[in-house]
Amino acid sequence: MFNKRKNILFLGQRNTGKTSLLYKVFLNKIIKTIPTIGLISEKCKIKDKKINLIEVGCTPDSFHLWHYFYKHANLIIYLTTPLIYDKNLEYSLINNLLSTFTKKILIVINKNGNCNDIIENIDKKHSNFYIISCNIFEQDINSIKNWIYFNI
Ligand SMILES: Nc1nc2c(ncn2[C@@H]2O[C@H](COP(=O)(O)OP(=O)(O)OP(=O)(O)O)[C@@H](O)[C@H]2O)c(=O)[nH]1
Ligand SMILES: [Mg+2]
Repeated sequence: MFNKRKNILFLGQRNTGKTSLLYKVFLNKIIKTIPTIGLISEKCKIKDKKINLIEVGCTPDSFHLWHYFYKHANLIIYLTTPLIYDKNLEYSLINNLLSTFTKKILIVINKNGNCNDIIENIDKKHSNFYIISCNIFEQDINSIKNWIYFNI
């Protein structure tokens, strides 16, 4: 069972950049995206680790279904942006995720996001996450693959 595949789940509200990040960082492709319906599933490798990349398409009433995917996931990448309209919903989604998923979570604040709001609203009891702020199209964020390699 060496090299068994690890599963990375991409979660977040609509239009936060899940598909763009998945293709650019893990598959080296810049693609013009359309809203994801259902799931996107791709495969990649980081060094010797074989990985499944799974984006869970999201609709406003599907957040309560996310936890069904947690038990199959080895790591979650959660995308958010400062452009999200309902901030309270966002903080509650993040805190729920951090309470329920016990492995590592990478929170990516995309589209040049400011981290402060999110950091202030994360419940201080959580420590199973790491936060970066970026712009997928303007920055080289390939270094997150190193973090993932050591945390998956
Ligand atoms: N300016 C800017 N636009 C971005 C960035 N990342 C994604 N976008 C744009 O945001 C839009 C949504 O990106 P997607 O990658 O499709 O987002 P998603 O979270 O997969 O969206 P859904 O599948 O609908 O939930 C697209 O028009 C992207 O080109 C970024 O870092 N900067
Ligand atoms: Mg998508």
